[in-house]
Amino acid sequence: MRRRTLLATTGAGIATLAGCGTSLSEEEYDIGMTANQFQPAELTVATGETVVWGNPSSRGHSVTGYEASFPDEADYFASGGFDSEQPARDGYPTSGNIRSGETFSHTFEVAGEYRYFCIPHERAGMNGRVIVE
Ligand SMILES: [Cu+2]
Repeated sequence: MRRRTLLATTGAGIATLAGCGTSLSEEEYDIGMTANQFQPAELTVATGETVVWGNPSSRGHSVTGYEASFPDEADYFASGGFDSEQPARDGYPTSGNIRSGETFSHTFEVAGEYRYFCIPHERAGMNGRVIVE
């Protein structure tokens, strides 16, 4: 997506926007996090592209993959840098919390469909999917 070049220098993970007292600009992410939704909830990208999630809301969120939904060869992803889903669930919110004004990114190298959710708002239906073509 549009942030690929910049993010190539910072790598995957959570980036804090220094000195930012206001919410993120929509220009700074591909998928936004509202109070209890990912917007858009579905995004299609090409193999090798980096997707940036941004949290302009006042609440903390996570971006946590539903591991079983991933293509077999794909790397797992979750905010906090976990290797699998259960440790990500267990580690939240000490690790993996995306605070207001922060972003998370992941580069998709394997084609297929990836479902993910937000740990604190999973029951509220905060989930989404990325389709990699
Ligand atoms: Cu959430």
